[in-house]
Amino acid sequence: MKKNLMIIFTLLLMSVLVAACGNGESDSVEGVTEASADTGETKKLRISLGLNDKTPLYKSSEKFKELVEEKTDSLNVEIYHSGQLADDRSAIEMLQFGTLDITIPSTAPFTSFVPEYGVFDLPFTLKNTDVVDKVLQGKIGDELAEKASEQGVKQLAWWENGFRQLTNSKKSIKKLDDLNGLKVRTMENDIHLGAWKAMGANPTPMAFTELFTAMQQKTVDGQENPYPTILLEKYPEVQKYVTETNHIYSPFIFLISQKTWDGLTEEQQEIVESAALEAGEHNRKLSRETAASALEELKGQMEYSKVSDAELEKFRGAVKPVIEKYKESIGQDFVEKYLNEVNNAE
Ligand code: KDG
Repeated sequence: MKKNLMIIFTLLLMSVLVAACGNGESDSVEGVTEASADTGETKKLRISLGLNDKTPLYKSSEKFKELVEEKTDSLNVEIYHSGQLADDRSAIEMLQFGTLDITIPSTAPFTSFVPEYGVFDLPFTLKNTDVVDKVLQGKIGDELAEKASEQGVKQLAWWENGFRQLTNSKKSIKKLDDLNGLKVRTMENDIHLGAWKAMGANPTPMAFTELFTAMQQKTVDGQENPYPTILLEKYPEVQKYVTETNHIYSPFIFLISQKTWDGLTEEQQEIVESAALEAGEHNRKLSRETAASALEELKGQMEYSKVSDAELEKFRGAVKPVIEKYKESIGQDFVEKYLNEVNNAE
């Protein structure tokens, strides 16, 4: 109880501090309604990102800013990258408080808010981007966005983090046994933890903002992320081996605070939603182009290996019990519906 009070107090303090660092212009919820509607002042929308300003996530956030500000001068978008304002989970909580407007995290940290998003954490389920697009743009995507709004946030669009690959500083990974005892950082997500444990590794959950230092200080041996993140967050400086596994497809979700949304005029809501969707298209295209070019660059900077299909069968076999175990916490019916959508899309 005392610990929870401390956490709430800390978060409130953080939010007050973040709110205080505003530049005096009307910001956060109250500001919207009064300022832009009545006073014509420009309303600021702050976006918190975990990745740096070299990544497709940042570039497409700039596209979002451009699209919004070309359509109205009543909104001004500010982008904070590299977890400057908060890590993924804290950013989501700040959206719920209404002290931050927008964040675009992976789905994995969001499962502690809406467990159904955990379907994307079931390893080796989505095989390629064609299937991904059909599933995300289908009714599963809409149903998940609906569930998000029960948590005080609104999902406006699907963006792309991508297919995740393994890197490490210890050894080349070609077979399942090579994972034995490897200290792997995972996102803060029980299914990821369970999957890497089942594959023989020694996983540690950690916020993205702490990852680079953990690899530098060898607190962890390895991590898993899409190729653009591996290259553009400079992982070759602290990792020697990169292994193509495509074990998970991570969507990014464009989340806006329900409080911020409710404080926008209808015209502003229209502008923000269509910009999030259009910038989402921009992001998928840029992420896929960057994933291909990043892989070529990484082959020149790291020792690259690809797990054979035959060996991947053993990886799939190892995580099967984990998938069965977590069907319950995600929701059996929803998982079945999702897997059907995936099969139909293939
Ligand atoms: O802003 C997004 C990132 O913070 C995070 O989601 C990146 O995939 C990621 C990870 O491994 O944490």
